[in-house]
Amino acid sequence: MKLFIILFIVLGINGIVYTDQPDKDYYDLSDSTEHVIVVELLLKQLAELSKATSKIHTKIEDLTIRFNDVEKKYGDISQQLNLISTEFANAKVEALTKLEDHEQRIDTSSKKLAVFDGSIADIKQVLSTSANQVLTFKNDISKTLKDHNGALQKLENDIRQYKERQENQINNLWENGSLEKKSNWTVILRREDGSVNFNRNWLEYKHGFGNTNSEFFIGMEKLHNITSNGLPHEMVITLRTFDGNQTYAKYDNIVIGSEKDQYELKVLGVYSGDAGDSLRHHEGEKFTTIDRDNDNDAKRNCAEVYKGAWWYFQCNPSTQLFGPYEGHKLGLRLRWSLDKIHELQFVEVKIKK
Ligand SMILES: [Ca+2]
Repeated sequence: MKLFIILFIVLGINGIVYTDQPDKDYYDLSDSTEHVIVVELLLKQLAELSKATSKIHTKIEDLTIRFNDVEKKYGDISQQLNLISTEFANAKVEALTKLEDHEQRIDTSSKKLAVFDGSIADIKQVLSTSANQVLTFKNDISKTLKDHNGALQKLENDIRQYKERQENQINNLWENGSLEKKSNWTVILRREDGSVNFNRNWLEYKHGFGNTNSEFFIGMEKLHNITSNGLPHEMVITLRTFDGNQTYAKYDNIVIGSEKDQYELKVLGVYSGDAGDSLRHHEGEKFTTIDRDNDNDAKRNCAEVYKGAWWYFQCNPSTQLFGPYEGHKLGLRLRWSLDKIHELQFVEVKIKK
């Protein structure tokens, strides 16, 4: 091909030479110089043509390489496209399968939900019925409780009135001196609910105070008169804690001195019982109130320290039955024996005349 192109060009050039010499039938040998020049020119053009041809050939080879490269890339891309198409087709199938599965599940769930809705409605109905029944029951209970409370209140009133009548009768018997014939025991002190203040002065402890229906103290003067006739007088102290533990202390004799003796706890007989002999610590001591200091503490009035009158030796009583009624509070309080009973809910002291 390359050779053909070169031959064609050479002939073409010769034709041009012939065209430039139209009147000559053949070459004039005498004019050889001109021919040489033409040949040299042709050779020169041929060399340039060969060079250009070589460049073209190089470019063609380069283009061929690039074309092959592009063709290879195209092949790779085609292969990738095929892979992607395959994967896409597979994914589509898988997605469709899942979609069908989901649709089936949704359908199943919808059916279950419908059943569940029905159950909820049933439960609501049952709850509503139960709530009504509970309300009715509550109303019935409330009415019954109200009735019972009324009955209980009436019963408590009856008991209180009966108790008051009994107390009045005992008081009357005590006042007219016939009590001894009816009962040998006389209550001289009761603590049970804190309704009466026991932090009182000398005069009040002398004559007594409080309410015989609940809390009271009979008074030191009466106590002195009862216990100072030369005969033994038993004394029983009943104690009960807030948790219901009941104990007692019994002394086979007690003597309270006169006011002149500062109502001294003169004699305390033999102890028996299960509450402990805690009063023994105070035997022989004079009585101290907030306004009369007969204790042995030189600096303080123990009745002020312990907020209640008592037969104090010093300000360290082992028992204190005239102290503040403060329930379960710690500190100053109604007490018997620091070691055994701390928080007294109920105290009753009686003596046998
Ligand atoms: Ca003192």
